[in-house]
Amino acid sequence: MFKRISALIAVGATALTLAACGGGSVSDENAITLGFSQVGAESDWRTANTQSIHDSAQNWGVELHFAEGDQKQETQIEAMRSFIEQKVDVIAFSPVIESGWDEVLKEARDANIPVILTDRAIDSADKTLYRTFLGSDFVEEGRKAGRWLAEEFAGSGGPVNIVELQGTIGSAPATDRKAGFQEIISADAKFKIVESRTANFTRAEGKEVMEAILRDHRDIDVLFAHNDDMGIGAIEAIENAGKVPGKDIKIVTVDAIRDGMQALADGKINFIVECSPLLGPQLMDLAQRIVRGERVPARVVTEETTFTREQAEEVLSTRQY
Ligand code: GYE
Repeated sequence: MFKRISALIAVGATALTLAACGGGSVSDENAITLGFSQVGAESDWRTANTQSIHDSAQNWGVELHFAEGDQKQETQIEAMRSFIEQKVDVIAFSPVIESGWDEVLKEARDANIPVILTDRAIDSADKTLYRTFLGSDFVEEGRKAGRWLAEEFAGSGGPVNIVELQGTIGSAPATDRKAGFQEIISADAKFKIVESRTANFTRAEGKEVMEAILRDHRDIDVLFAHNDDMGIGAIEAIENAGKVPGKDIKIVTVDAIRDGMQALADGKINFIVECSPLLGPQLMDLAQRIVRGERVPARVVTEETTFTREQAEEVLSTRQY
């Protein structure tokens, strides 16, 4: 009897937790609990990523405790400490920057809670602090942007003046995309990065920062934005300055969110390197396998492609995010 009552209380408590965090109707008592600490809501990529995690948790019967990070490391660390207190089965998080996670990850390890890095990497030397890292190869994304540029300007004389809008300073995608891009363009001295500033992966800052850059520089040939959102913000600034995006200034971005793909189809962006936010299904699979005691690969790389204008026109209507 007592067992039955406590089982009922447990189910009731689960329902309450789910209601509180907006989760789905998980009724399986054996469902694993996953604490997820998100970066924030800085871009459409992030919105799609958050949606994918919520949907997949529901589909996989995973009880999700989801916390927004507001692009602040302290907020993320606080969320992770509360997941440890709640004794979740697995913690997953997308670290806003690469450094400064060792302490909280040691706390998780001491509490025997496995950790999955999702989307973004950390720079910790101690690889035992997490089980696996699921996400894109950001260096390769930067290289793809660079290779497109090299082809686009093949045979043309220099200099080719490039503006780079970086993502959040210290974040894996900003550091790595910059490095990959640099690696490719440095092979030809005609490519010159005349300005490289952060716009924190947001549209609003993309516009603001590009406005300032356009005031200082007359001859900009190329814009490389570390994500579509900053590129879209910059397009507004470029148009307001009386220039034609995609023609006067060639634009290459990363992500391939719907608005980015629309701008590509419209000829305002010239090339997009895809970065998929649909990590939910793989994350749920990894979390369940880890809880079952299975070995999982230390690195799971997302499969991605690139898009030209014609390719964007073709897939636009079926784009999921
Ligand atoms: O490219 C950007 C987002 O970490 C891959 O973060 C992610 C990046 C993505 O804000 O749009």
